[in-house]
Amino acid sequence: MHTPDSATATHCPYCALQCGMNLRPEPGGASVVVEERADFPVNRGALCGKGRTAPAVLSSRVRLTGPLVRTHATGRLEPATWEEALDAVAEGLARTGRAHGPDAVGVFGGGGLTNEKAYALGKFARVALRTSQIDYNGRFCMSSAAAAHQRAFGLDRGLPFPLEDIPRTGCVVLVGSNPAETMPPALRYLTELKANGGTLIVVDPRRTRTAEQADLHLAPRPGTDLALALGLLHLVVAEGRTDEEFIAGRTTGWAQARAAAMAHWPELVERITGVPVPRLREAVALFCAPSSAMVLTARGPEQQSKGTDTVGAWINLCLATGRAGRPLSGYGCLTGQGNGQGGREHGQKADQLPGYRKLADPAARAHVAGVWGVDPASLPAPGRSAYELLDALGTEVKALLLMGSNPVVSAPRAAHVEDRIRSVDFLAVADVVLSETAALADVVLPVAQWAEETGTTTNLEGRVLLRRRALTPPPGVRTDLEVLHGLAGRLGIEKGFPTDPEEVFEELRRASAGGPADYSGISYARIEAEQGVFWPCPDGSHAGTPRLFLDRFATDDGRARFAPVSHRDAAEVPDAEYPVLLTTGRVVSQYQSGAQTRRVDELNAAAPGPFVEIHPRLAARIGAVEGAPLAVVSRRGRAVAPARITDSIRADTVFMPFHWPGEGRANTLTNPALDPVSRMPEFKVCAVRVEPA
Ligand SMILES: Nc1nc2c(c(=O)[nH]1)N[C@H]1C(S)=C(S)[C@@H](COP(=O)(O)OP(=O)(O)OC[C@H]3O[C@@H](n4cnc5c(=O)[nH]c(N)nc54)[C@H](O)[C@@H]3O)O[C@H]1N2
Ligand SMILES: Nc1nc2c(c(=O)[nH]1)N[C@H]1C(S)=C(S)[C@@H](COP(=O)(O)OP(=O)(O)OC[C@H]3O[C@@H](n4cnc5c(=O)[nH]c(N)nc54)[C@H](O)[C@@H]3O)O[C@H]1N2
Ligand code: SF4
Ligand SMILES: [Mo]
Repeated sequence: MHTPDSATATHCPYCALQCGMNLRPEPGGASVVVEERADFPVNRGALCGKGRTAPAVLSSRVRLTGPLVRTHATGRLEPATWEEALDAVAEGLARTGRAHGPDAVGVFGGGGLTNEKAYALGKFARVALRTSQIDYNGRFCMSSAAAAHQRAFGLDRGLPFPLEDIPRTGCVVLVGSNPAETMPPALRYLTELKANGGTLIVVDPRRTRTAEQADLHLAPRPGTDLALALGLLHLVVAEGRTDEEFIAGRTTGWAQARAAAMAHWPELVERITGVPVPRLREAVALFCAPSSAMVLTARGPEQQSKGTDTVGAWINLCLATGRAGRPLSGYGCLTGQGNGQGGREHGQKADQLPGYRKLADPAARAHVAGVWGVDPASLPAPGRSAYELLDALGTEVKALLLMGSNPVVSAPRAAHVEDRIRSVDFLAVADVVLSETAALADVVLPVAQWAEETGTTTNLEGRVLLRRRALTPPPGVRTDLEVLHGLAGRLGIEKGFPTDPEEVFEELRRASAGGPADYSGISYARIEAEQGVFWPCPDGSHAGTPRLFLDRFATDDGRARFAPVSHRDAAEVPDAEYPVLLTTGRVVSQYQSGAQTRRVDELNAAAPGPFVEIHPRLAARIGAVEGAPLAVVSRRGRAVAPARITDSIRADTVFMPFHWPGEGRANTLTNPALDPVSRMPEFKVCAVRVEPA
């Protein structure tokens, strides 16, 4: 197998930090080893265990190396040729479209796909399948923050400033974010913040390894961050700490937002959140004392049925204190997947066209249709959101093409979603391993992995990066772009789906030109020369935009908009039958549905399986024993996993990581109640009963 003999500079396949790494071919050339890449500024050589061991998935025994087609004779997935497999997928999708109309065919993408793939997948759905029914797993990730960003600032880029600004601000409030487990190399920015005299506040119902580093840890009841943020804003007003000049000069909507906050008395907020009033006062003092501060949210407050309003309330706090649109101050969301940012910009979202354009906007349709060489009227309308799409499988949506997600493990109310997936007439899955979802498919298409193909990702800072091919893929696999090319041709679209990533990127540049996420000035050559380029970058001589909003916000009038939000309960609150709160999240050594990391011995040794974190008081009350199986039961189902007794969690709450299928699958329990704006499901709070199994 051919490999270049020198190391290739590239980026990790996993999270949104997109750590830089060098890949050096192993003797024999069958795989690569990871080496430090100290010149890349985001991680300066540091990697977590997942990144360090990522090559293990390239050479894993369980990696898919040839297409599989389910045969009538045996009902099992059997090896097939690429021609047979692609014919079967094209026919399966086309047959459904012919029989039931184009919207009976669905497409489900992923935020781990490169920009080129995400762009090509969105185009494939709209141009080759003519379906409106496309969405992706990013809906489960940062969609609430994205919606709140749009509402407040007129633009959604997770972080409006580079990570390097964090150590230089005065105070950071981390809300529902656990970088010690989810982005370990980024912890350095918080350590440096403290070394520089800045303060750290962590808001998390668990005393996580991140919270242990904080000057102040607030541990609200899951699902009550909205009340908490309103309570802090109430105190800001009551203590005369608002920035009236900023409010008057750069915002709109303060009167209503202020009135809503004033209705949230500290004592009321203490009752709702469980955070004592003195802690609220301390938080306000720490946040307001320095001249600059930041609020950063992650999935904790966002994955709620009121995630958009919750993020809006935290943004209100920033705006009222003049901590936005100024150097070293602002609100940001720590995006999650490898291309969580770029994946949400280029058209795999139900309502969206490339360049973060709106599918419902006639001018956007005309521009993109022009680049695609199709009639704007032929572009479908916006479709269903991710959970709604999965929920419609087998009824309104009868065939599905899935690329880059494993919803049998990661979707809310997963037993129901699994049942819906099983009920479709036709399912095709492109993956690198036989994930729990791929195992249900009629056709499985084995695709190349990160180190075997070139493509761009946009990290959590909005920095567009280039992953470079370091290794030739095994002979039996194809790239996702080759898959889409092969399918489009079979559906009668001969042109417009090139297999060369750079050619796709060049088209993406044109499609994004003039849009909110304008990539038109970014090229592969520039990314390599400049350690990434921050969008928007409207032309080749533009330096890119590391810092947004310093002069004006991206709204029509240039002013940021306060959101007039009030607290409301989670969709499910504890009652006599289900008296305990369940929240869910991550551990450092597994990634997402575990499809990739559960194939790595070293990671499995560190995090072998699911568990239920439970406080000693609750454990004693129900008779839970450390390490013994606990049953967690919600209105959706029952999961069983060993008890992990710890006083680092609230006594009214249990926590489960969601990385495993089977009996310990956390998502058997979770509530698919959706945020009305972002359509984000409530992964972070539902009501359960806990008992020894
Ligand atoms: N090791 C590892 N790293 C990852 C990933 C992974 O799967 N594994 N996934 C990547 C992706 S896609 C993402 S989105 C990010 C996610 O990164 P994070 O958001 O940091 O991860 P989570 O563990 O989902 O949630 C963070 C914290 O929210 C807390 N929390 C739970 N409920 C609430 C609540 O109601 N309010 C508040 N304030 N906090 C709450 C949890 O206790 C948890 O500590 O991580 C990325 N990095
Ligand atoms: N309970 C609970 N559930 C959650 C969350 C939570 O906090 N709690 N978090 C949610 C969040 S934030 C997210 S992002 C989702 C993520 O959940 P998933 O969408 O399931 O994410 P992954 O496990 O990364 O799935 C990616 C799949 O694509 C495959 N893959 C990797 N690279 C490629 C590629 O280049 N091409 C193709 N075709 N396939 C590829 C992988 O092998 C894997 O099977 O989970 C959500 N689910
Ligand atoms: S922190 Fe994220 S990008 Fe960095 S090595 Fe770990 S998984 Fe990869
Ligand atoms: Mo995510």
